[in-house]
Amino acid sequence: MGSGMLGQPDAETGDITRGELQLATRNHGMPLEALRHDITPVGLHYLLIHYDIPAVDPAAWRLELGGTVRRALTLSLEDLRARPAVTVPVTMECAGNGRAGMSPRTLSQPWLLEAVGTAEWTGTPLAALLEDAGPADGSVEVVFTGDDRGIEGGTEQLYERSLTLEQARRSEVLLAYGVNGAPLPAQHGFPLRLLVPGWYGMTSVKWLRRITVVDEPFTGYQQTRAYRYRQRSEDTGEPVTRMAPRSLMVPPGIPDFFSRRRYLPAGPCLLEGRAWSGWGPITTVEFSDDAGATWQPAAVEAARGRHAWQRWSLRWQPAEPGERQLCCRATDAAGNTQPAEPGWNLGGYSNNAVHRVDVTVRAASRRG
Ligand SMILES: Nc1nc2c(c(=O)[nH]1)N[C@H]1C(S)=C(S)[C@@H](COP(=O)(O)O)O[C@H]1N2
Ligand SMILES: [Mo]
Repeated sequence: MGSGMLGQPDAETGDITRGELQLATRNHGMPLEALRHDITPVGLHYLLIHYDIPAVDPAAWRLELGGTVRRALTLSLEDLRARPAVTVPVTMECAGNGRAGMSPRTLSQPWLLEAVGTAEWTGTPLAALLEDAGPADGSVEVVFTGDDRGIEGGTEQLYERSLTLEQARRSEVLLAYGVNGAPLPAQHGFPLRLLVPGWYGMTSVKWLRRITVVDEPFTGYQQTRAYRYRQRSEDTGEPVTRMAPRSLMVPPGIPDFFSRRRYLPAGPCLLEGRAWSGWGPITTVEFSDDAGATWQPAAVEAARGRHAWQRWSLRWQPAEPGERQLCCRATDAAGNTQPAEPGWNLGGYSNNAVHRVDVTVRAASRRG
């Protein structure tokens, strides 16, 4: 895993490597049947941790807000909890979701499609806190530093990412200390994390310890090497930012234990799933039962919040027993849609190709 995201799996076999397996067992996805929930139970929300979960003593912990500001601030968890609080449902997805569907596969967390979840996050708006500190003239970005340390791309680092000052001041950006009505659990960033609705998950820095206003663009590893759309390692690439539109379906019927192929009886079937985009609301979700040859519209519900996924559903009746490939495809208000086939980039980011589920429709239901 030493070379981080730039390696490739064994060219001949495509076998999963030990490093990928280790990441896959540490970082779990959301089982797709959990798409039934509006709000993902915390234990089913996906998890992505680059290094180790840091040990944080909440009594000793302080958030430092400094850099090019008129008044540096030091805040305890109590100070943050005493500030105005908001609770919002937010869909978060890892930029690497779908990575394992790219060919050749990039060596990193080998997500299939489960790196998503929607939680109700509680916290205090960042904008007001930045206002209290008062960014000095010439300030351009805000750097968010986590408490977790590791080595990536040969560089030892704390996990750090930045936002432009303008982006950091947006009203939906929160410093979150709660999720689904409880304090953040260790794995989701206790005691405090950044939450940037609409953006891929890497932006929402966990285990926040420092916020630094800077007058030069931040050039840390997670900003300028990782999370760029690059075709070759020499490329600078465009930064990965907001979530591309995606729809997923609850896999219908029952799975085969090992192949995960789905089996369902002939007859009426209610299909459902969720769809989201960081570029605006979802306007249409389409469904296909013939591998994408023909499409029909599904019913799409309103979201519970501006940054939460939307439920879609469709009554489907397979005409006769046989093999089918079910697909769903979402389009957002900005006109972005899901491609039929995965694209490719070096980091394995943002593969939002249509969701395909192979099913076998059987003549009658059976018991085993
Ligand atoms: N400090 C820190 N913040 C982090 C990460 C990390 O490894 N360290 N992972 C990021 C990535 S890549 C994602 S997708 C999200 C995942 O958040 P979750 O584990 O709460 O779902 O956290 C982001 N914030
Ligand atoms: Mo991620």
